[in-house]
Amino acid sequence: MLLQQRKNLSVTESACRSCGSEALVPILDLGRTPLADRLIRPENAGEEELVFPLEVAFCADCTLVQILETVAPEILYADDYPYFSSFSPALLAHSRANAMARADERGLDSDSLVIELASNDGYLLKNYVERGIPVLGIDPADGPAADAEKVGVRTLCAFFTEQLAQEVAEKYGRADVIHGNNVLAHVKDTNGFVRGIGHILKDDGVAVLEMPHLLPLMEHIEFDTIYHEHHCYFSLIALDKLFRRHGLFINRVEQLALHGGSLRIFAERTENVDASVTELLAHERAIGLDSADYYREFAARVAGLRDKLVALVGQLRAEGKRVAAYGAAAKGATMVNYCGLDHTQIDFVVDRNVNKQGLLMPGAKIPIMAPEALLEKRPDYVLVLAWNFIDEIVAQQAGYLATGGKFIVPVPEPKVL
Ligand code: DWN
Repeated sequence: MLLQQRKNLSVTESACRSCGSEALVPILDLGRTPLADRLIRPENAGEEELVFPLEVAFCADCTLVQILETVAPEILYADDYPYFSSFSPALLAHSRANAMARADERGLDSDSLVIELASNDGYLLKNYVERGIPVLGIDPADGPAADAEKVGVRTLCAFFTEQLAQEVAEKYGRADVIHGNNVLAHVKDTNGFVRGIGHILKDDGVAVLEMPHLLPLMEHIEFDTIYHEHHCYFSLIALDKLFRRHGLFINRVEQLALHGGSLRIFAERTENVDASVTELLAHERAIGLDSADYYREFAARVAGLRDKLVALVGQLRAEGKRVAAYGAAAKGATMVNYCGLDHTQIDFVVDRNVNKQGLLMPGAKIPIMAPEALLEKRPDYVLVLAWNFIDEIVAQQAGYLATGGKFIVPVPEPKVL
């Protein structure tokens, strides 16, 4: 039955998600893995988990890097989808600055409309609400959507599709500003999503989208950011081709440190490309992001990182040291499962997200506890799976570090801080 279920719950793509080409060059195979955000209730720990292939390919025609398996969104974003943006003060500050800058740049007021795709718990749109600027959030996860309504963010609990875009434009009007942070990589219909943005964007509007950037992923071996929720891994080259295909022009780009290195692109209906775009495109081409040769060594580099981390944890445990982890992040699931580090080597993982506490990480079945457990249980080492928030976590856990505890950061190579 489970095998049959599995067959109906995912599709292996043979054509590029952006351009439709079948010139897909495999570059990394992370094996059959559980869904990174599908946490396990302890009472279900003995049950077989759904696992799906996690293989990455490069499109030789449009250069998009992408995974080949598409898991049904209803499975990826089940009712108990645990990701809430507001558990990171750094992300909240980053998002507030983004909203305020757009409101000021565009002179937004009570006659404006700001729409966010994947608006989660209202973490970003609430900043516009405070300034009396009308907003509309769109998010398929009912938990975060319910939290958004509590902070005054009107939210449609639905997947954003081209069809929904047309309905939104008719019912709510078109937007002056569209936000979409860490969502473009998540959608099944990449082209339909971008066309949908076109349907809800005013003629003089701007779509401001953030997504992890392929370049730092490759340079810092951030392979753990690869999981089934993320169908695509974007270079600006691939993004530019995707948006131009649908009459939208990336006129400006900002490079952000967030999530291990992200892009913030500004897409508009009229072409007016500035130096930030032409320079980054030239840089990506100079490095070779648009050539299959650039990716040939990546799998070996990932395996090398894994071998070093496994050896380090093994050596510490052989010395009688206790090892825990910080951040039951989706990326953390890829990291521990690809490295084969399960609850027999990692005693527990702490996470501030109360919706995750008391559950087990997928695959590795590492128990998730509140951060206070670090001072209560005093592990000798803590593997920081949410390494993208390392500064915030180090500051927050000064007490634990003061006891002599040590952090291990896994990328770009395993290092004890
Ligand atoms: O695309 C996505 C990225 C942007 O965010 C989503 N698919 C889901 C999510 O991926 P992730 O879970 O790898 O992202 P985070 O936000 O890096 O996960 C951080 C984890 O660490 C969260 O579970 C929250 C937790 N955390 C914590 O316990 N203490 C985070 C901070 C900042 C902290 O201080």
